[in-house]
Amino acid sequence: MSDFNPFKDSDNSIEVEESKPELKKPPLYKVILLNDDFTPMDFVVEILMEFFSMNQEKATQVMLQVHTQGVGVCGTYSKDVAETKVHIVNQYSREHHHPLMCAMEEA
Ligand code: TYC
Repeated sequence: MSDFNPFKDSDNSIEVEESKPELKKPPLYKVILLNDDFTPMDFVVEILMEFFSMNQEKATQVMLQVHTQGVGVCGTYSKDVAETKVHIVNQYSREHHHPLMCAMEEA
């Protein structure tokens, strides 16, 4: 029987090749609010407090950012959590007959 072993080097030492890590970090998503001319400011503040756990001061700041700049970030989440937040905010807004738009984009 031959001594040839494909896993051993010519000097008979074992060569170990480290494999590259295959796992990439999953992408994060920003949940954003878009401005419109009809949704009351108080309703937007309520949304930010209720669904994004902001205090009144932070929620007012973000609402005014959206009002003046057109868009603002509510938070950054995994894909599943971001999708769920977008869905519940849009559903809640429609139930209250406001056109408020919530969306997500890769962070
Ligand atoms: N622009 C709205 C108003 O003047 C207020 C508003 C703020 C609406 C933020 C949507 O995401 C929004 N009543």
